[in-house]
Amino acid sequence: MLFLVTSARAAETEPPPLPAAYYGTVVDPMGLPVSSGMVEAYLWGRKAGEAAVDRGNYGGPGGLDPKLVVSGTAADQGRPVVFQVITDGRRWRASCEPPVTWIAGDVRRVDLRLAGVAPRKGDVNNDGQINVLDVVRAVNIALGRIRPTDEDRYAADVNDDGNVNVLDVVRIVNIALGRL
Ligand SMILES: [Ca+2]
Ligand SMILES: [Ca+2]
Repeated sequence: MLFLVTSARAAETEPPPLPAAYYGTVVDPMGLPVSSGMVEAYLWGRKAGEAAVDRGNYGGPGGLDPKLVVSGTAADQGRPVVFQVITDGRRWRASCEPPVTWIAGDVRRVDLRLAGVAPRKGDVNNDGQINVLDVVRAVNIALGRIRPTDEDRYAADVNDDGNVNVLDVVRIVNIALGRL
């Protein structure tokens, strides 16, 4: 316990940790390569990196190959990395086996498979509409009354700053009222 407290304090003054870097294949739900698009990685609801898809691959294993570089903080250590793929104007959730947790300096192959349409930002209950139900769910997440899934957190963090709070709730209200 004492060790944990000490290391948490040390983290505040240390330089930011090394990013993680991923590369691999991207296939559609049928297992066919995705020809082009973007892979995005999210940490705790916050977009933490992106890489282009080229003929079924993003990045590569070689030292000079580009990678999907995912930057995090000491607090992100061990948190799940959520992948999404944008292709043909659609945003998909992407699954990988086994799931990836963020570790500073980690370089690994992560093969992705498109697995259904990703929730829109603001659609916190993922029913295709943004309305009062999403406002209520976002309020409950912000107040810590419900434990959000990674996807809830992604959808509720509308301003993409890594926190779900009153700023996101106000934005969801405005989207629901058609003001945004
Ligand atoms: Ca909804
Ligand atoms: Ca936010």
